[in-house]
Amino acid sequence: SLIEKELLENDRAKIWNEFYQRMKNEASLQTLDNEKYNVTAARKPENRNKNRYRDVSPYDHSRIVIEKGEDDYINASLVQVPEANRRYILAQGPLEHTAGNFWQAVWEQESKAVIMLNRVIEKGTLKCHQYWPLGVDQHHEDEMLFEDVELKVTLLEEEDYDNYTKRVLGLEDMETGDKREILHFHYTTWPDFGVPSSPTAFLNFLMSVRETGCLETDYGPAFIHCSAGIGRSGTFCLVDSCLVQIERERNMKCVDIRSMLIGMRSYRMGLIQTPDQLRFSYLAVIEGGQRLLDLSDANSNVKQVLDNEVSVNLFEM
Ligand code: PTR
Ligand code: PTR
Ligand code: PTR
Repeated sequence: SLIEKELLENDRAKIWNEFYQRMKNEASLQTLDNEKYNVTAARKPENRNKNRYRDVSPYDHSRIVIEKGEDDYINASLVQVPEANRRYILAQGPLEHTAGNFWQAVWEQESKAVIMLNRVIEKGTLKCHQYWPLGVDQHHEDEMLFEDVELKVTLLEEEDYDNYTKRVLGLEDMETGDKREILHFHYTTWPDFGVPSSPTAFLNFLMSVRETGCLETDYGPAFIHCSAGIGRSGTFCLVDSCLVQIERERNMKCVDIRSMLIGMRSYRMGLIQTPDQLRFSYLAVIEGGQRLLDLSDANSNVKQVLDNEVSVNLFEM
């Protein structure tokens, strides 16, 4: 297939850096000097301190607008992938003073799940507010109140797996008493500007998210976040959407990872932050596609790359 061929060729010619740069250039041709891609809401004086990073802003055309109250801003974007019939909300990791708005948006958008791909502290730095209750087992409270939006979040269940933790959180509108259960999927071993330890580790996580149905159109779009909500979150959505296409068409020929990513970049800037994250997406789509199609007799060249992938260091290539 095209993607297996691209992976092998880029590895052989050691051109992932150029390949990634070309993708970025092509994506920026669609957004540069085009007022559709303004970020005026993010730049408003009253919203500036609601952005974790100065250089990562939601485009106006796809930003999530909060309905309740005066403050309608959150650093989150609706990313639509019509080819895969998927919609995701990609968000920055909440700040202490935006965590209420984050939960309010989860409520209004009728999301079933929050998928978190970063740790609260990475490399000794705070990368995201602790916006859900850790619970009494961790010597914390089981509940967290967000007075500004009148929402209460309760830890109901928690299960640990190799690379992630799965939680069930209660979300309650304290004004009306309405309650919902929200799934919290927390991948805990993916460094920022890095890749997961293996495609298999990541795919196990993705399949556990998918089997709950939270990415399907029966619910509002799931919230996907990391620290900036672009690098790791972009990788997650790209791989998921490609695998939807493979499942539907029952073959790997139907996917064009690069052009799907360029399309997704018109909804949120900066999706996929390194050449290695892009290469990892190829590995995960190929391995995931083989799993879904049950192709155990896969092309042996590609199989070798998949088996060896952990030992490849792009920066020495
Ligand atoms: N099982 C852990 C927990 O529920 O606390 C999962 C976890 C891992 C939670 C990392 C928070 C984490 O963030 P950090 O350790 O970076 O604060
Ligand atoms: N300006 C920040 C930086 O370069 O550190 C923005 C940033 C931070 C961008 C983290 C991406 C980041 O990774 P992720 O989107 O995976 O959290
Ligand atoms: N961490 C990035 C930086 O500070 O350079 C933040 C960033 C955001 C970089 C978007 C690039 C972005 O767009 P692109 O990936 O298209 O260059």
